Amino acid sequence: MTNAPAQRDLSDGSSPAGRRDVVRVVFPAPAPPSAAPSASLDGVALVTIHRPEALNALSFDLLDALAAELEALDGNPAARAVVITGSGSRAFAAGADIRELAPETGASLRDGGRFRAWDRLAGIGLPLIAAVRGVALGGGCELAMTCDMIVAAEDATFGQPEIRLGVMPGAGGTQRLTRAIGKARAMELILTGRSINAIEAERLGLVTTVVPDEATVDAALELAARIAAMPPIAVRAAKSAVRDADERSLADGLARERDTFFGLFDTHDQAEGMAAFVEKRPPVWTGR
Ligand code: CO8
Repeated sequence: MTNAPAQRDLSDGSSPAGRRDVVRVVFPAPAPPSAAPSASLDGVALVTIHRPEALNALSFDLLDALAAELEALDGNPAARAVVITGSGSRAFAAGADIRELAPETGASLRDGGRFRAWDRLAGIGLPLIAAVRGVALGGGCELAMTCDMIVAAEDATFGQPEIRLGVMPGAGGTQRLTRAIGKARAMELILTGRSINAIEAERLGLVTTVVPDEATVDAALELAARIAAMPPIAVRAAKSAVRDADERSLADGLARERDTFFGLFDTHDQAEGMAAFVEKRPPVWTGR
């Protein structure tokens, strides 16, 4: 643990786009209350989506800001894992900003390039943990699923209600929900727009764990801290390989896994980790 977490906001109206502080980053993240006062978690960043007046609805500018902040963390060698959460207790994110989406046309969406933020989010190499309180609906559920793990509060609700707006999921929901819970269940949720609570989400395999409401962010930070204590090159390699299971054929995924595994044997952390085991001592990771 280190002291003095640094907080950086997108300042109110200072950017050309006139953004407010819709994405807040604290790095290193604050340690749980049980730790020493003003302690922080080495290598762990806490990113908060902050549009509470709209249940953290994901405007295009917010998504661009989120992608930019995550890319900055991804390029920071001191960052090892990121927790993403929503401001307040009512929502992780209630979806895309419906007011902003309503006047769009197929052509304006196709030509506008505003969905590129989703590709940037999917390209982040650091482990991402969604800490979900309240609703994660539509684009909010898709954002949680773009993360690598979901820590859900007992009060969390997940769903893809787009069908009720005359559309369908457009930021990965049809693919990621289906891979997470299977075709038959994903079909029912996507074609009816039904939401599920945290317990059902856990039973279906959508979330990593369910915790008491107030403990959600701390539980996600604690999980992130455990990952941050692991050798960083191997963590990124393993994340990438696990994602291949969703994104590639089995043969292709297995081949890439083997290549990546072999590559880790050229790292200092591999030599250190195995030497430490043999010498019966804790390893010291250097990220090389
Ligand atoms: N967009 C914009 N504003 C929203 C959204 C949203 N998705 N959700 C809530 N808000 C606003 C409300 O308009 C309201 O604002 P105001 O006070 O100014 O009227 C405020 O947040 C509070 O909301 P409610 O009064 O509705 O709160 P309730 O507790 O009564 O209801 C619900 C909570 C059930 C979550 C309700 O707000 C709701 O149904 N929200 C919409 C959920 C939804 O349909 N989400 C899917 C949106 S479409 C989508 O995500 C497509 C993704 C495609 C890709 C992403 C591209 C960017």
